[in-house]
Amino acid sequence: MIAAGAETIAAVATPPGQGGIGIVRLSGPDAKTIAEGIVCQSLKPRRVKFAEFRNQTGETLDEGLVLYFAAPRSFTGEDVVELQGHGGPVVMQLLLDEAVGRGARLARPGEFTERAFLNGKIDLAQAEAVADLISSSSRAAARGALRSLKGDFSRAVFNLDQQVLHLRIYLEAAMDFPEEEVDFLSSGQVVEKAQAIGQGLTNLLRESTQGVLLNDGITVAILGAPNVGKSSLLNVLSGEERAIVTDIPGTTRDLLHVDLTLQGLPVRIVDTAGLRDSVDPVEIEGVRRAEQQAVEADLVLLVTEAGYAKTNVWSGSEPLIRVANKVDLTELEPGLVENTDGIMEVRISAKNGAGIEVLRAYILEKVGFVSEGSTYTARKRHLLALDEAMQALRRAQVLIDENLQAELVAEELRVVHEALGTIAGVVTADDLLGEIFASFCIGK
Ligand SMILES: Nc1nc2c(ncn2[C@@H]2O[C@H](COP(=O)(O)OP(=O)(O)OP(=O)(O)O)[C@@H](O)[C@H]2O)c(=O)[nH]1
Ligand SMILES: [Mg+2]
Repeated sequence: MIAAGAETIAAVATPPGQGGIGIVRLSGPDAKTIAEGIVCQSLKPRRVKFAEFRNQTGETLDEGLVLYFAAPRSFTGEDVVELQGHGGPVVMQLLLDEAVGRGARLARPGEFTERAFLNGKIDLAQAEAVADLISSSSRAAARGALRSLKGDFSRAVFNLDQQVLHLRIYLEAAMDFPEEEVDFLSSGQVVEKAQAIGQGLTNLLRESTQGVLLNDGITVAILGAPNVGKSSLLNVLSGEERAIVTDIPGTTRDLLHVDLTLQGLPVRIVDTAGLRDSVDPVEIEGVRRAEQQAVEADLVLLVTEAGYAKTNVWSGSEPLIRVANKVDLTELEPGLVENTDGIMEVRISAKNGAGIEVLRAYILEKVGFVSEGSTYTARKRHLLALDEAMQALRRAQVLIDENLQAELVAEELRVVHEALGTIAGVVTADDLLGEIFASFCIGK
């Protein structure tokens, strides 16, 4: 592991603004000396002390608690000191300036966590989980982030990693006895081991997909002809009268969004202008934005009026849910049904709420979200790595089936291994590290 550096870093670790308590955190070789200078007393590890915080001329800046964690038993693995003062922006800035004046340097975003990673306190997936926990927007997302932070995700990856390693070792042995190589491959052992790895990868991919959904949330665009009830649908889904609803076609022009959670999944619903040909430049722009939003969304709700012949206003691709609104004006039953064209549609009434629960559930189903069961926090990066591992494993399995050379199989398994290694950060490019930690807040 690379040493994290000899510099001592400092940052305000609490959010900006006013609060009961504000914390300046220091990490690095001089953290203790700098803090002892400020509090004018010596510090003992894991002891809390009450102290006055003073500047170099002896003027008191604030008073509060000081905590010292000696390396390596700290978050970063270095000497860490927390100065807990009063949570006002001016006081915090004074304290921070004082720390800098005594030799610390301002921390970059995520630098404390980066040091924890570089010092081997946590792996990369856990470091990412720190940021995910802080930014989680639902209980389920927070729960997933905490599981990853505690290392559950990393352990599952490591477990697979070990299985791949064993298989590689087994194959290396096979290569040492070339005359028996074919028997090795066809012995069933290799096939079984590869299958077990495949199963493990499938499980991990499934759970991680849930994690990415929970972390990133989804965007759902409501699309359709004018006056079909798109804005009414936004309102009923959000439980508030957010969008203007009138019986005049072309009411909505701008995009309007509402953020909500469905069974813990963060969902952004976007209402759009009704799609039609127009000569009004404002409406033309509204339609352009609507279509662009539909392309960017994770899911489109294509709204029509129940019982009317459907005009094809949008020919975009899946995932898409057909919603037939105003079912209250017809004899039709609300709910999920196969329409006369053999296509599934959800019949609802944005007016009286009929079918809305079914629609909510169907949205979750369409994006592949299962609310039960525990999941991890995960990022697209993890999915890509798992996917790469899966593809290499599939290639290896084909080679095994065809009884080809063990070398070729071993080479594919090496790819599986490396792909898994990127998740924990065992093999990681520096620029990726920079990217990951730059997305943190300062002081973490
Ligand atoms: N009976 C009935 N009327 C509805 C329903 N949903 C919407 N409406 C009415 O249909 C009209 C249009 O509703 P909006 O929600 O403004 O429709 P829109 O698709 O957003 O229209 P534009 O913004 O013009 O594209 C309003 O008069 C609504 O009250 C429904 O489920 N049943
Ligand atoms: Mg509207």
